[in-house]
Amino acid sequence: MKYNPNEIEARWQKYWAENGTFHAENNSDKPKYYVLDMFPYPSGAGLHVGHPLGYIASDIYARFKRHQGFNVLHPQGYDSFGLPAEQYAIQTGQHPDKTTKENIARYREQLDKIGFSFDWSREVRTSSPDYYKWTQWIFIQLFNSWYDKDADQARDIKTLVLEFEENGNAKVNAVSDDNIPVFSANDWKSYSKEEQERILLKYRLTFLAETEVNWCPALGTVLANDEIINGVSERGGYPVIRKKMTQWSMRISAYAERLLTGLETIDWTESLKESQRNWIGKSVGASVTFKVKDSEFERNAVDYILSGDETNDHVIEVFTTRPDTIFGVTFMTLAPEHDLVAKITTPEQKKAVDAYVEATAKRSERERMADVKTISGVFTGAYAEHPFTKEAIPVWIGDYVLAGYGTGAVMAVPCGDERDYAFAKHFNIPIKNIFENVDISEEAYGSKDNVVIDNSDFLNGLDYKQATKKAIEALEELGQGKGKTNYRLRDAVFSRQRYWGEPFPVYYVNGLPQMIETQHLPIRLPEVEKYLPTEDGQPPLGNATEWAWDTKELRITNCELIDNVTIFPLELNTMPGWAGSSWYWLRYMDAHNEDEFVSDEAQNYWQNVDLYIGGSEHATGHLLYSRFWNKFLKDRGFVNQEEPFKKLINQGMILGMSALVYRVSGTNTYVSKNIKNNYETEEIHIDISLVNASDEINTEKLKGWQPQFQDAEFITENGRFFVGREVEKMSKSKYNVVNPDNICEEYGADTLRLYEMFLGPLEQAKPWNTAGITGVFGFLKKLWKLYFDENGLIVTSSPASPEALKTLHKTIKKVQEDIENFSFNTSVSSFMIAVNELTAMNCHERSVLEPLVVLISPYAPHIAEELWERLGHKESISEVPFPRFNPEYLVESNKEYPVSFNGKMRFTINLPLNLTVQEIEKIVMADERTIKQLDGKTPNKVIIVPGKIINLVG
Ligand code: ANZ
Repeated sequence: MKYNPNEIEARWQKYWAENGTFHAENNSDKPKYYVLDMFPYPSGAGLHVGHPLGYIASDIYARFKRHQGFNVLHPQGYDSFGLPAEQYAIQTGQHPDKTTKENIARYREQLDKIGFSFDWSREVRTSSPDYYKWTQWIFIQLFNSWYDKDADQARDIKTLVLEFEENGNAKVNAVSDDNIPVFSANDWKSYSKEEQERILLKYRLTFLAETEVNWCPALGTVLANDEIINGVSERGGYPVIRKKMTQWSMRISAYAERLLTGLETIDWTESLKESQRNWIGKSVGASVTFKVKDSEFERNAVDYILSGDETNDHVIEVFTTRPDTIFGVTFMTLAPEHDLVAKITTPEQKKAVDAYVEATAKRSERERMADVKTISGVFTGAYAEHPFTKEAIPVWIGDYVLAGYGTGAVMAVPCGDERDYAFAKHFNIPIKNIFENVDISEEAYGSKDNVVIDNSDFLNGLDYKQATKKAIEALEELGQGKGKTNYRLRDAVFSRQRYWGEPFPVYYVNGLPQMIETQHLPIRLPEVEKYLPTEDGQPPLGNATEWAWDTKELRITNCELIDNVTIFPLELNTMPGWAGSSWYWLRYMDAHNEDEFVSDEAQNYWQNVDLYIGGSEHATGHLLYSRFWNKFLKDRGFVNQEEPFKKLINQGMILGMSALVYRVSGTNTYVSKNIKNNYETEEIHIDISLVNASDEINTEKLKGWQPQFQDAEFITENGRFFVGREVEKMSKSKYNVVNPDNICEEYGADTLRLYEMFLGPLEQAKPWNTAGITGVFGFLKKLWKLYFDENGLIVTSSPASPEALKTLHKTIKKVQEDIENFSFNTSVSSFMIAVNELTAMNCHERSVLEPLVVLISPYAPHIAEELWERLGHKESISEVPFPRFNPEYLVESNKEYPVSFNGKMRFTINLPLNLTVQEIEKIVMADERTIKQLDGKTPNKVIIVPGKIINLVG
């Protein structure tokens, strides 16, 4: 009987689907285990062999856990809102819902072919109204919450209103917008409802704010920092500029400290934790205020007068990590976007300042951060006053200061900070050295932490720590500073000017946002004629005709009916890509619950994700947002775990082996690889399917592949034409994509699964090289042959040999350890060794071959099910207990004794280890070889050390 993977695999995939083999129970006496994959965005290109890598690894683990007696939840779904579907819709006019569904169908078909043990009954799609109903619901909960720093948790906004009614806001310790005036209970009560709402908005965990955003004109939308790479959009590579817009924002900054400390409680790699720590960027220091000096600008600054701003006591607040260096301050730098810039700039400097501000707006924040070489800035003409010396300090603007970090202003200390130093040098600003023994010449610049020494300075002679403490105390006394901890983590912009995303459950009354009551959710995405922004620059939802909220009828109605009395406009933005993925693991626990996003019962049972596998590109985006929402939901009592993902593994990327041909520059002639250096050439990617195992192509086939090659000429190497190979990211545009379907068809999914694991350690990047796949396929055929010959099953019930049992048990031990350590590649080698050994031993005994099937089943589940059934079992193999390792089988039962005569080894004899000295002696003396050696003599002494030596002395 031959091994026929296609037949076997189709049969078992059908069996699993029909029998719901992998449906997880929410009510189970078994212990739970939750294995999660990062769900895919269903793109039009389908899956390539890189995508399933992580899914195969998690599937092996999930199956292993089932064999170990766990009730395993291993769900899958789709992150199906997103930009590509929308752009496709813009190009082709097809509704993104339609193309998304088509893509999902294709993904599902591909995934099914690989034999994953997913519980598809729990599938979620972020773009489905049953799902986004709950994304909207969570948004409303965030809107209805504030962060109480004293309790260190989010609380119902009603508790804040109560506090305002009783005591005003003086005692409230909240994470909120800055600059909220202090008000009493009476003040609060005297405010109009609108004023009250405006104040509350400054405290809510999701709030509307005018923010500096990354605006991408080509995409017509705002992008998050992690959607921008090197100053251009991640998708499409379009330029990004900074712009002020009113946007929904998420107060993730409230959770900065908990996001940091929580890392200590979870089992993630150090490098991943480090990326999160850097992103959160905690800095301990002080905030210091500098008064802006009275000068001409007050009378002259046009913008300042026009603004109607009557006060002239402007202050510049800075955040510094080095308050100890305050006596080294020789200038201040504001971010060009800083609010004060317009107010303090003198008329003489206005032109230069305006031009600089405009130029900066064109540079993205990332670009500004990355560029440490270009020094640029402009003097505002204004001066600030040093808090201690009262000296006048010139105020500059410079783009090395970022508007969104700290206060957007720095006290510049050229002797302590490299950027300040470079700036001072460039603009010839004085540099004051306050450190003892520190050389601040250009060449030697760099040493900073030293004892402070300056004649006028009460910090003289103190070390860094003491000086910091003392400086803060002195500033506090003056009322011009206090200790402060700053986080780089910003509140996250949550509005997108896109069509294909979750609509906000929000309408506007007099410009103030109102939540639609949760019982009316979902607020469904309206139909639009065009997916582009409207002519007057509104987001695509501005094209919808049915997009107003009727507060009487409590339903969506026609925009023409908007009267701002009972019918109001709805929000035109949609939520960002990360909304739906920030809580999906919770929905899988209870995917069909129509009354709650997840029931307490399901939550109590499943708790959180035990193992999460996915790509490292989500290190700071998705994984921070998810942790934030989870913590928030915990604070509000909706879930019971502080951290969503206990253990996390990033799979490495599978790289493609691109094929390159070399075109002689300026011609349509191509030259074979090994002689290309004789010409000036450029590289062109061609489809890897045109290339054979020796990196050779048939030029006629290439001519037929794309029109540009039709009339091409080829310079060959003796009639042969070779291409270059390069390891690169797999992508359609590089024609280096390998489709898993083809491999499943040719060799079967079990081979694909084993092969993907065999490629190398899970977490490493590795090139796909189809060459080794036949070896893995050969291994499965060999495995099959242990069970069958041409006539059928050859498995016997005779007792197995100790050697066969030894092979089995060493493999059990190794594979179990490997799975527990996520070292799947080494397991595959162990299987190969085991099958080779058993084949050599001619082993066909059930007591070895049956456990072997279970052992292999997580990796190659189809062949395992088939063999299991053919061995006479009626139930699926998936829950059969994992074989137990028995160390006794590894203990040697026999010993190959060296037999010596007068110290010289003459021969060896194989004897059981459990014999007594007398028994050994008897056997040795009776052995023909001994008789021959003794040649009739009797030895004086027979020395026997059991398990070691036999020596006859004579
Ligand atoms: C004076 C000083 C002296 C500073 C010195 C450093 C060294 P981290 O660790 O990243 O938090 N800074 C503050 N706000 C900034 C902004 N918006 N853009 C650019 N730089 C800013 O760094 C905080 C330090 O970075 C602050 O401490 C400030 O410079 C600068 F010897 O103040 B320091």
